[in-house]
Amino acid sequence: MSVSDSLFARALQLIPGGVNSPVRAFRSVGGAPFFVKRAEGAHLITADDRTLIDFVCTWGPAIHGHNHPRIRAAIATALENGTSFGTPNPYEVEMAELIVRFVPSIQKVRMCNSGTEATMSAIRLARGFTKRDKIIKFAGCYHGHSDSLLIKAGSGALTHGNPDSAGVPASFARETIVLPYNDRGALDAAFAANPGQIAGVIIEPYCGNVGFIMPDAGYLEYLRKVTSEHGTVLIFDEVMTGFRLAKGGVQELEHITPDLTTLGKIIGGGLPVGAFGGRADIMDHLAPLGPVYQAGTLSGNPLAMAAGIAALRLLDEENPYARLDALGRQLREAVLDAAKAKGIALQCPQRGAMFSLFFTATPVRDYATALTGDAALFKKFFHTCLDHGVYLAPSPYEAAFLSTAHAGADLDRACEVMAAAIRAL
Ligand code: KE4
Repeated sequence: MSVSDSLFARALQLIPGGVNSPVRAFRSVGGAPFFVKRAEGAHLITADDRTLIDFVCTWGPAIHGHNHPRIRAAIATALENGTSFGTPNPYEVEMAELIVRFVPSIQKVRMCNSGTEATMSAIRLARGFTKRDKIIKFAGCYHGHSDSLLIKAGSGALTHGNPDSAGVPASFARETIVLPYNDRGALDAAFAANPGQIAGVIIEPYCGNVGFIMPDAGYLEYLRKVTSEHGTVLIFDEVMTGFRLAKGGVQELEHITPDLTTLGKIIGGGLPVGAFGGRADIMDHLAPLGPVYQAGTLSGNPLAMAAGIAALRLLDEENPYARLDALGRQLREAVLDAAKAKGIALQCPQRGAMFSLFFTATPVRDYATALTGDAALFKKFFHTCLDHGVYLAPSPYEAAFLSTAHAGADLDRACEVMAAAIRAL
């Protein structure tokens, strides 16, 4: 029995499904998850000493690769002074100043401990600010696991066939309107049917939890126009895309100014962090200034802030986005060329350091078309890649991530392995 298998057997006794987050469980691709004991650069080193080229990047945070010396040193320095103070600390101020500088739509920001907390708090803030109850989300978008947002959710919820989680009261679900992504007519109809009742619209401006899907030209502008007309708070969930596709995220690429933005992943440098911020007139409704309560024992934790500050400073110094896009294009071309030669239908949407593969001839532009992807082909592709040392997310409904550490031999090797895996289908 491998070390991973024996660890998994023990984990299954004590942890539901043997994992602390469902998407890690390999349930949609089959087989058992491997355990990782170390990560370095573009590599994961498993408990059985296999070295894998990693395209999950701990689900987004590791844009500089794993275990970056600058991030490790920043944590070590902070650690000299203790792990948590429960009081304001200097790192929080520096983090806030970096976020506000990177993302101009954010005038004020509140730190929390996960993307889920960030989106849950942003929804509550939009409701408190507008004194309305209903929110709009989009099928396939995943915003973490708070009750109002686990409706037609993506990521692990979609992967495991429960996009509408049990345990969410019908009374909660009724306040969440779910629309198709990229559908202006559905948006107009929802606002017409709920005049003056919609507190907020939350969207992944580029979807990363139903595979990677980008908006039709003009869609985000239309969303901004309609939400402004109705006094509805527009929330860009950039937990995944923030600082990954540009220093200012998708809102920089698309020149859209949302009212609120949620963040996470990269700003923690691999430690638990979330954040939400935006217009000061909205943010000032938060306690202790205003009536919307939100809190967290470890919010602004000094170790997490130090790690995130180091990660953001590296982005400032290296500005790696053009390089990351070139790596993404190299990989996209390799898989599309292989699929064409094999005569297999494949979509490979890619922008910067994010991409995904849909085995379908149907252009993927929303939840419904994402589901036309051949999951059986993806499963075979996933395992062939893994057998040859390349690790993709164990689900067809996730985005893949590149880091600056992938450049060179690792990316060349990954292109060869993925192309060969397609030829073997
Ligand atoms: P967390 O609570 O997992 O930190 O963040 C929730 C979240 C919110 N918004 C977006 C756009 C997200 O992608 C996420 C979390 N992403 C998933 C990966 N698709 C996390 C992986 C997992 O659930 O284990």
